[in-house]
Amino acid sequence: SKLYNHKAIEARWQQHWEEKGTFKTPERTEGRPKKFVLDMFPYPSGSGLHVGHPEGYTASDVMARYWRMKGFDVLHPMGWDSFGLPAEQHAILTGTHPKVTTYTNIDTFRRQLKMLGFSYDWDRELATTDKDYVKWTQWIFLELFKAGLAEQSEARVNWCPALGTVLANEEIIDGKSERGDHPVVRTPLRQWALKITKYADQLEAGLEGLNWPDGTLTAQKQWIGRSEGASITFDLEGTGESMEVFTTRPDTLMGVTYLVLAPEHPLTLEVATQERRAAVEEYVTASASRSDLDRTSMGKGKKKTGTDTGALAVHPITGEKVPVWTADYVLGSYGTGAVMAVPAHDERDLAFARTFELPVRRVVKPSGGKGKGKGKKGAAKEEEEEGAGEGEVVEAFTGRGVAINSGEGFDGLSTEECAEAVVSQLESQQHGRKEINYRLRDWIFSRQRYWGEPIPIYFPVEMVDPEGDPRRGDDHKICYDQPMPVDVSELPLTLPEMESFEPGDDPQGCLTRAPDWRFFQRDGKWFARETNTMPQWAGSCWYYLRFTDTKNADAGWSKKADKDWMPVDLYVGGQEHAVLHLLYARFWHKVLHDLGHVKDPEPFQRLVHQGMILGTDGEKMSKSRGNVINPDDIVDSDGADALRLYEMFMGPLEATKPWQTEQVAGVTRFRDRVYQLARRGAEDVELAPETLTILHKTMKKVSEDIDELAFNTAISALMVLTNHLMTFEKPPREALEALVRMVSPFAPHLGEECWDLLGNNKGNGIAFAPWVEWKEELCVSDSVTLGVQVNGKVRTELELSKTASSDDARALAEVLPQVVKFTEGKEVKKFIYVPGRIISFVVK
Ligand code: ANZ
Repeated sequence: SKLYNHKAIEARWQQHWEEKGTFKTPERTEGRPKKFVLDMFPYPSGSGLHVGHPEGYTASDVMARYWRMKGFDVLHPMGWDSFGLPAEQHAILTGTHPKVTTYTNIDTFRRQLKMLGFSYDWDRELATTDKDYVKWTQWIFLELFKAGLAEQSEARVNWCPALGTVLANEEIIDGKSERGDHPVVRTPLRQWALKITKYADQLEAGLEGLNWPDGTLTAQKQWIGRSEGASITFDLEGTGESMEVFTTRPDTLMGVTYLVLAPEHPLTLEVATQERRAAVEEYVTASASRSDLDRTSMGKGKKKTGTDTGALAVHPITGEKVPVWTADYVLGSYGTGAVMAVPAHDERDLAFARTFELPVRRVVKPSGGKGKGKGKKGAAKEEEEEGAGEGEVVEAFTGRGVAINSGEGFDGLSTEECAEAVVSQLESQQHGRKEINYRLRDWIFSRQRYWGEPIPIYFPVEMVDPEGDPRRGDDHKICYDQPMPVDVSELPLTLPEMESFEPGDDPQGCLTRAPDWRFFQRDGKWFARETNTMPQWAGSCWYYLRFTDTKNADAGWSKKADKDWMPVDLYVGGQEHAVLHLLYARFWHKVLHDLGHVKDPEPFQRLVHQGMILGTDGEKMSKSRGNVINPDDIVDSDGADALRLYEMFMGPLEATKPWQTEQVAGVTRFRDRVYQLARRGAEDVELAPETLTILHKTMKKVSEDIDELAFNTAISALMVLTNHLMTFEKPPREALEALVRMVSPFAPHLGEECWDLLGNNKGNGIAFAPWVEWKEELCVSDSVTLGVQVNGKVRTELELSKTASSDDARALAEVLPQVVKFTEGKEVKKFIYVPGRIISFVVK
């Protein structure tokens, strides 16, 4: 009895688009504006799409279709981020080659995306595992290497011998691997690192001017962690040596009561006095196994640990002798790995001073005097008495204020003034300078894995026996200190075929077990390839550039393609990528920019995160919870357009929302009504005033909402217009065609079908029909906002026309989430509608 046969109609239009090449990317035309609309491409996992994926993809597809109709040249591509651990784990378990798993999964993903009617240019599909993609990923690595931005380092890593792999800090619980509970040791391992820290300032500054969510901008800033302060030098008594500290509060210099070196600081063991040496050595060894997180957390019951080195430093201004301690709350990897401790004004220092009975000297008081409520951060609990420098400090006052107990020239200065004054005095004595520090660390860029891009580097091999053959295991030494780039003509450097993919017990990775691949001879000399592979992040750092020029065999992309399509105008994807992926991609882009390969300093102009779609139970969808909704099922029962409409109608795009299958019926009804209207056929008449107003207001609202990606309210407005047109036996053509155009980005199969029914389907169909235009003067408001009651309680609001019919009001109100929530499973006994006044449901 279904009027609208979604299966037949959707299949028909999908085939039509494919045959006609409707969504092939156009050649850029002089004078026409462009939009590059990009999705964060998926990792093709074994479980296929779930309903969370199409949310972002539908949003970007609506925008791509909308902009095509508005006359933009549009690039809207899709591909696969296909290196990664799951395929490798699967290979380890089953012996199936990761390549096989990956490309099978890709076939599933492609089929599912095609079934949803997205307007991708499938000719531009790519996978990061494709040979001709890997080639250019490796080429970019070599560009980084040649620019001095890829270096080897001995990084201390968490090596798990049982798992044969390096673990991230997050993967370790109480010194054991989260997976399998195996012991983990901190050990130095040769690694590749990309020098992202050289770009810290540019990465921070570049955020200015991007149209990104505030939360993501903040997350990036925090990750980069720019910190302004000073570096101060303390001479070490009787050694001729000195130590440098980084501080954000040079104004507190007079409050320093001791100094701290990180245990791993090179000076720690060196400066320890004879008597303290054994204790210091013991402490340094003990702290070597603790993670940074563990060392710096302020959790309850966590006692600060440390020990006196016995050394004394000279205060650069007072000349006072200050003891030098070592303690692991100071990290070797941040700043200079040493601090000047000011317990009165720093919580960690205060906790430490309390533990070891070190003096506390107050040198800042809150400005604004006593009890003015300004003294947050503990000031209120302090004695207010000036001069009581050594008074009992209960809580560190970490705020800004006025200098006290700091001597002439400093007392009475504000924190900012005092900092300036201290730094300038230190500068004149050559004991300090202004300094900016970043929390950002260099990016460890190697994995001891199989399923990743081989790093295109090799090293000379010294044979003990000149006749020996390293492939047979004859004694040799690999000269890791002489890395050599693979010649570009030899790219891509592909992975060797292997039988087993386990990491194994060589920390240099499982590729060490492919000696025929690893070792090669040139001019009678032996060389060894790098056996580490790139991390999964690599491929997603530049895929958007490849999309501009996927078929290019001579370069990753051409200058023209970059000029034609970059930057990305709209990037849609999950918030989980707010920091790393976006930061890494921005970093590569900036390097490519500096090397003259791309014209823009930033790759992604506007960024939008879709919210998460939760299971019906309000929990995150996951296999283990058994609450995963499969889009195949929804498409089968209700159709792709219904799924698309529902996901865009559920609520604001950015919001987290629970899936509610029963609400799909609401949008299906809407879709069916639009179709019915088109079946009735259009009447060529002038619009009556009421219809004219509704139409122009809808065109304005829908256009403005789409510009803001406010799709749920755009669809509501389309529902109102639809209900209005349902009152006509034959709706007026102008209004009906406008409705169909506006519906089509959301429900493109429906759009094409109706456009066809209305006799318009010439040329490229509705996909390229011009977008609607409204006249401001015809949008005069006739709408009101009414409270919607359920059993006498106002639950939500609805904006609708003053002249809306009772049926319209009910249809619009009953699908509102707040109404559904309170009427669900109940019977509506009575519906009351007083135009312009009230909407009310009585349920039992
Ligand atoms: C003296 C001082 C006095 C500090 C005061 C703070 C308050 P951010 O903002 O994160 O950059 N610090 C410096 N290097 C450190 C390291 N390697 N490990 C642990 N702590 C370190 O913080 C900089 C502040 O953190 C520095 O300023 C230093 O303590 C500490 F009233 O110096 B401060």
